[in-house]
Amino acid sequence: MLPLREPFETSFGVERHRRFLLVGLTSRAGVVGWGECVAASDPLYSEESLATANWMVGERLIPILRRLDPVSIEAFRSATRRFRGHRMAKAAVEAALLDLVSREHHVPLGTMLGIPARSEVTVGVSVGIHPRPAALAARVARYCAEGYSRVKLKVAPGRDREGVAAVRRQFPELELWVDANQAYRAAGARRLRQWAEALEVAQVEQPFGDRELSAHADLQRGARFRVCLDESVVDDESLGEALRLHSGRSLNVKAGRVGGAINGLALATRANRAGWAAWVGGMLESGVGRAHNLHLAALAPITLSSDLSASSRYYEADLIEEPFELTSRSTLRVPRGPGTGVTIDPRT
Ligand code: OSB
Ligand code: MG
Repeated sequence: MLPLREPFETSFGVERHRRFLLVGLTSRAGVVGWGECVAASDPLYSEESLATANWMVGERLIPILRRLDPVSIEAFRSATRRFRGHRMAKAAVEAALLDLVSREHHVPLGTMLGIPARSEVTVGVSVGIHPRPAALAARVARYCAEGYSRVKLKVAPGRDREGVAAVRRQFPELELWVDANQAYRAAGARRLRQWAEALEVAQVEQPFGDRELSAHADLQRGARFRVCLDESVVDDESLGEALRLHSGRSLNVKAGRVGGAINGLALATRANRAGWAAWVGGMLESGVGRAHNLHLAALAPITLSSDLSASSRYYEADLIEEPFELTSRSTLRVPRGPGTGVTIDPRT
């Protein structure tokens, strides 16, 4: 468990620290791969929790993996496909396998997924709800001074327009996104559209409930901003339905939400073909999970800045040795590998 440098408030509540579930796999030859499970202590973002993921990994996924001969990522995926849900648990084991196999082949993890399109990834910072607009603007000012060129503000009904306006007043040119984590009702759509357009918000993420695809489509119709889906898209079917209904123009890709990076890449590719943007979201991961996210974000279907901030944004002491540092171009460099290219700090 690590304390966050600052509490992170979303429409779900306040997070002050985060417990991590890491999956470590060792090959017969002694090569080690690591994955991180993004499930949180409480099932608020999705149905999964640390406890359910820990059970799924330990009691189902690892035993299945042990029985595979030969072990491969494809064999693991097909042997576990019949299990419903538990996507964060599956994603964590797949991530550890991806790390292990790419280390065995002495290649960066990204090349196991596809052809990395870039050696650095454009990033932005996700900022929690602040009760006072002036405090939010001051927080954003410090991130801008650190070099972030895109800022995503968490919002909820009644805790939205004033804060966003305070930031916009101070930064007329800043690329501003908002994320509501499902907090709005369709009845509040007019007000939301009004302030988001007036304040030139470029993207509105998951304003409505995860199954409210038509409400998202109604908001997107004629809007100047992109509607982005996060919680709504968990698999091929939900993405297909969102594309058919035109529920947005942007997809937040989180490996944990969709059962792994391989699924995430396929969904991003499909979204791209339908004219949607795609980008990699975050779940306040430790450096292990963020290294995985960086490799995913370097692939071609990822077209917008990702929620991947410098190590200094998250925890005082991370679980990995290498800090991620923001460049002057609001980018993070993709580790060169092998595997994720990062090392677990032996003190953890
Ligand atoms: O909705 O994107 C989200 C963190 C926890 C749960 C959900 C979300 C988030 C973030 C954090 O926005 C982004 C990051 O890790 O930098
Ligand atoms: Mg989100």
